[in-house]
Amino acid sequence: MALSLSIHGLQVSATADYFHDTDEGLILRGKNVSLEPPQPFVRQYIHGWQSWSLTAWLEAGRMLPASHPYRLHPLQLDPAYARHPLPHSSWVGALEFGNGAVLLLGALGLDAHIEYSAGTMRGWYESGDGEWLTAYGTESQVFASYAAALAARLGKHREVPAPRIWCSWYSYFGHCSEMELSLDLEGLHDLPFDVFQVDDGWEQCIGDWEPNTKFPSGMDGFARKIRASGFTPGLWLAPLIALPSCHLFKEHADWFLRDERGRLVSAGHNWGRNVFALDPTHPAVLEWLAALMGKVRGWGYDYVKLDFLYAAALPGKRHNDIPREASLRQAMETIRESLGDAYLLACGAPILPVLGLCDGLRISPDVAAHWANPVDSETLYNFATPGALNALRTSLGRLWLKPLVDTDPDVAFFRSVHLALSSEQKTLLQDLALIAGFRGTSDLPRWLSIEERNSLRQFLMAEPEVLKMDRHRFQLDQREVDFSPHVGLPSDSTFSAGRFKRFVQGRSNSEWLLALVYRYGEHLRRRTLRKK
Ligand code: 9PG
Repeated sequence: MALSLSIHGLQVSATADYFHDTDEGLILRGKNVSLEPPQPFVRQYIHGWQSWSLTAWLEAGRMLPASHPYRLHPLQLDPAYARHPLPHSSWVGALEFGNGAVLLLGALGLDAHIEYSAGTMRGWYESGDGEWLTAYGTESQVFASYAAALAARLGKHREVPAPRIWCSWYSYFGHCSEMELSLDLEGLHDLPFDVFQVDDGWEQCIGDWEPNTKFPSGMDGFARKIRASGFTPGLWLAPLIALPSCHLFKEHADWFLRDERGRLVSAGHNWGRNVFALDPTHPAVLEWLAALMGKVRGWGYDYVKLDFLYAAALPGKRHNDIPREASLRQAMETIRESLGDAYLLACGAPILPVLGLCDGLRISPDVAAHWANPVDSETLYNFATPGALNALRTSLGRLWLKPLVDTDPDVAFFRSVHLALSSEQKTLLQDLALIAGFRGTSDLPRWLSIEERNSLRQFLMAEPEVLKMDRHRFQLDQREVDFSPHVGLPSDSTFSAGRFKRFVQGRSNSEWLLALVYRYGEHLRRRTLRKK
C-alpha cells in the first residue's frame, strides 16, 4: 500500500504492507517495499553479498557494467544478481543527499535485495516477506541504527579485542609446509601475535581435510608446536566446497548442490577447476560438518578460518527446500555449536547470514602484493579480485559492521621484498587495520629488516584512539588518515569498450587467454612505473 512517512523529519513516499514506529526506528513490513524521497540524491550505497564482493558509494544512478570473467561470478558476488539490470545492493541500501544526510533502507531478514531506479530505493525478499528498518540522519547514525537492529535479531560477537594474527597465505599461498612454518614460528616467537594460522596448503584436497605429506607431524603435532611457541594454533578450511577429485565428492556426490535439472551447481573456478558446493540441508552433511569441526578442535586448533562459505547459499534446488541464505545460517549454527568456544573467522561469507554466529568476518576481497591491476579494473570491470586497493575500498564501505563482528580487512604488509606496494600504500593498509581493529600479517620473519620488524611490533602493540571524521577520513591518535584520494572507482568513460576489450571480455572464461592479458597488463604497469 502507498504511504506517506515521516522518517526522522524527512517526508518520504513509501510502499509497504504496514509500518510501525519502534524504539529502533520506523520499521516496514512487506515482501516488496520502496522509499521515494522528495529531493534528488547525489550518491547511492552498493553493498556486496559476500566478503569479497564490491561495496562502495556510487554517484546517483550510476551502474557499473557486469564484471568478467563470468565463471567467477559464483565466487565473487551473488550470481543471481550479477547481471541485474539496475544498480543492486544486498540487504541494505542508502541514499546520500546534497546536504550529506543519508536515508537508509535495511533488511532485517536474510534473503533481501535492494535496487535503485528513478529516484526510488526498492527492496524485496526472495522468499516470503520480512521486516525493514528505515532511518534518516548522518551516515554514522543510520548505519549504527541498522547495526543495532541486526544485533537484536541475529546477535553479535563477544566484546573482547580481536586476536592479532600471523597467517601463512600472503607469503606461501598454497605452498606452506611444516618445515618452513616451523622456522617462521622460531622467527616470530618474540613478536606479540596471538594466533599463528596455517592457511590453504596443508590439506590433502579441498574436501578431504586431512594433512598432506608436507605436514609429517600431522595437524595435531603441528598444533602442539605452535602452542609450544606461545601462540594459539589457527587453521584454514573451506568446509562447504569440494573439488571433484576428492574422496568426499566421489563417495557422496548426492550431498552436493544441484540445479532444477539435476546438474551440479558451480561454486566458482579456483585451484584450476570448478569447485562444487555442499548442500547442508542434507542431514548427513550437517553431521559430517559437525564431525569435521570436532576433529579440528581435537587436533588443538582454537582459531578457525572458514572460507568459501557463500557456497551453501548459492541458488539451487536443495534437499530440503528452504531459502538459500537460511540454509547457510543453519550450517553455521551447527558449525558454531561444534566449535564450542573456538574463535571463528568467516571468510568468503554472505554478510547477514553469518552475523551472531562468527567472531570475525572478512569484509573485503584479498589484498595482494600489488596495489591494483588495470586489467581487472578497466578491462574486466572486476573490483573483487585480489589487490590492496580492492580490499581497502570494500573494507571502508563495511566498517559499520564493527559493533556486530570483528571486521577483518585482510593482512597488512611490513616487508619490502616480494612486494610491489609503495611505503604510502603499505601505511594505508596498516592504518586501515588499526581502524578496523583487526590486525594481521603474512610477512615471513626472515623477509623483514630490523626497522620493518620494529614497525610490525609497534603496529601489534598500538592502541590508537580512532575517530571517524567523515566517510573516508579518520583521526588515529593525533594523525589524520585520509583514504578519499585513493578509493574512488574509475570513471564511466573508462568502461567504454574498444575492440580489444570486447575481444578479451568475450573470451575471459578462457584461462590461458586471461593469463596472457594479465602478463601484458603487468608489462605495461612495469613500463609506466619505470617512466615515473
Ligand atoms: C586460500 C585463500 C585465502 C584467502 C581467502 C581465499 O578466485 N578468487 O576470486 C579467490 C578469491 C579469494 C580467495 C581465493 C580465490 O582467497 O580470502 O585469505 O585463505 O582463499 O585459498
